[in-house]
Amino acid sequence: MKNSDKDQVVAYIGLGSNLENPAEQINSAHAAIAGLNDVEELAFSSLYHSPPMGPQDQPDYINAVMAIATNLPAMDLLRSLQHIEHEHGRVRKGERWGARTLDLDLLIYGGQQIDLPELTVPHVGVAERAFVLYPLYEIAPELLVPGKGHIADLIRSCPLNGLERLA
Ligand code: A4P
Ligand code: MG
Repeated sequence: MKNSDKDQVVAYIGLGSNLENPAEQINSAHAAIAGLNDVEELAFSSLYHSPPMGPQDQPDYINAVMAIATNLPAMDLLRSLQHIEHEHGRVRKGERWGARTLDLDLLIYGGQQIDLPELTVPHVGVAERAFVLYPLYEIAPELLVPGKGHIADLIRSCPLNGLERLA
């Protein structure tokens, strides 16, 4: 049975990859997220090219952001995203901010602020990272980031840091 639309939440997911054909990883993850039960795609940003944040001895990243409407509770959505990461060959090596085939971050989940051991929403860094903010602004220029402010204001104080939108 399908849950009613009134339970739907608009959520934003950040996609990143810098290994094994990153653009293909992002496109494939996009399709996998759109295909999840109880998830409806609302928008998908352009792909963006960005130099690595964190250790510099790793390839550049491809990033994008996706908007969905979903009936899934936030933790269930996180688990589904982790399953997709796993299917895309994501291996956690313990190095913070190290290279990865696919990283899916739950950036925003409705107007909620969540602080659980496994889930922080809005995602840490959402308000400072160019590779998150600019694609987010592209698909949701009016967005209010819970606890952080209006996206247009966040963008104004966030330099591009080498971010480039791909054609
Ligand atoms: N977790 C908590 N909150 C969330 C959330 N909102 N969404 C927990 C997703 N996961 C969340 O994540 C570690 C734990 O975070 C998970 O077990 C989950 O329960 P992880 O994916 O295993 O580790 P990570 O991604 O290496 O760590 P972290 O700190 O999440 O890194 P980020 O913030 O994801 O950054 N440079 C560029 N240019 N582009 C990038 O996309 N990404 C990173 C990773 C580094 N440098 C980058 C990029
Ligand atoms: Mg992550």
